[in-house]
Amino acid sequence: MSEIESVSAVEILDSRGRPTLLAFCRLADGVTGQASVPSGASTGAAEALELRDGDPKRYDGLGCLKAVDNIKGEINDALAGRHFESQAELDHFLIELDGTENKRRLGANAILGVSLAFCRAQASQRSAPLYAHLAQLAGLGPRLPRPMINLFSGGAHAGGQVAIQDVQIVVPRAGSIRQTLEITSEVFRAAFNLVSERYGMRLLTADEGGLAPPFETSEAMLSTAVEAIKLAGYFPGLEVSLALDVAASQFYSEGRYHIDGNSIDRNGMLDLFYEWCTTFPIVRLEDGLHESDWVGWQQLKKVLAGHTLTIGDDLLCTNPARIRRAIDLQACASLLLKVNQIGTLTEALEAMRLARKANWQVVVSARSGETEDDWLADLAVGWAGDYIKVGSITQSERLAKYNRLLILEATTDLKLTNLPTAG
Ligand code: 2PG
Ligand code: MG
Repeated sequence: MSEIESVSAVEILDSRGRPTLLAFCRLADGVTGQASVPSGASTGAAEALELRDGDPKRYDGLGCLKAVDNIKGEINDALAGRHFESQAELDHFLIELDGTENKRRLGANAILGVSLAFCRAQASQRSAPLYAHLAQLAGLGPRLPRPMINLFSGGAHAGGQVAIQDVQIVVPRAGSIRQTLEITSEVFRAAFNLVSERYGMRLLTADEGGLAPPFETSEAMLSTAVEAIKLAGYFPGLEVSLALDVAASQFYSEGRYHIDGNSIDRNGMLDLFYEWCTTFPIVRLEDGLHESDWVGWQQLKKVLAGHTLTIGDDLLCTNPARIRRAIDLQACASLLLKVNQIGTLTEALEAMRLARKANWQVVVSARSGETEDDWLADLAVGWAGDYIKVGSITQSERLAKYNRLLILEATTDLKLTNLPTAG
């Protein structure tokens, strides 16, 4: 049982230089918790609403002062002096206080900030590390997730120079987070040297710290990733594999996908993915088709069976109702879990439980706009995520999470998850 004394918030900046918020929660016994809220660029249409000020005089309308004021005003007034038995009780109270389906009144950013800050405060109250508290909330044994690490970026994360949003690497047989990051660093350096030579320029990095050279085609992006793996001395597919976030809704309009100078339909995309997944060592494919093409997703899962597991991000939006639908339709094989897509820890936990019950894998994911806060690493550990997707191994907002995993690995008995990698 925790009595809340007060909640508060501050507008801060994320890794893209855009505003977000940091929320504080103070319990009556003096214990405090704080957490900052991430923000996406390629957002799904069914995501809970991130409240922005819309005042063109500040940050192009992206300010978060309204959300901050909602925490300091209405939410604080409603919570101060109230006792909450559990995280679920607090989150349901916040959902009811907001009273809309997508949290548009108070803002999902305001609600999530309070949900997370309360969670941290309760962990401190119990003198438990955050991951252990989250594991207890979920009723799970904690374990280290396998990182899925961004190498090349395109799409909304890199100015659209290629359509595909992320080419990531997975080190399927690494025995530890430390070894995963060592191998990743070698592949990243090999890739950097390759593209520096080939494109003759100092490379600018994308939102999540990945390399973003002007590849001529998506296939060039994939084959360069394989070259980099080889150049670093590893065997593609056996020692280092690839995972893609296609983010297909971003280059879709009126039934067609605009990719590499072509305009192709759903069947064309299915053929393309089959070819890629049988040519390149792609073990995971996220958001291959438009977020509302449920029939296409059913086909995609079948087409890639035996090669590659599909992951639903924009399709599912960490939304229990959409996940139920995808399970019924057999339209997907894994959940990309992003807590800010739904807006409370409790709803995200429900999403994860549904996915697990259907024998899906779970990828706990950061957003393109992140901060130095590392709660996501604890969430992935505490909720026993199969994978964690945080971006590249550059930029401190990404490294905060990887470094937290390294610290947990070195200071606890937690072990890296072992998974079948084939589809
Ligand atoms: C995604 C995420 C993270 P964004 O699409 O999976 O890479 O991007 O936060 O921009 O939605
Ligand atoms: Mg995605």
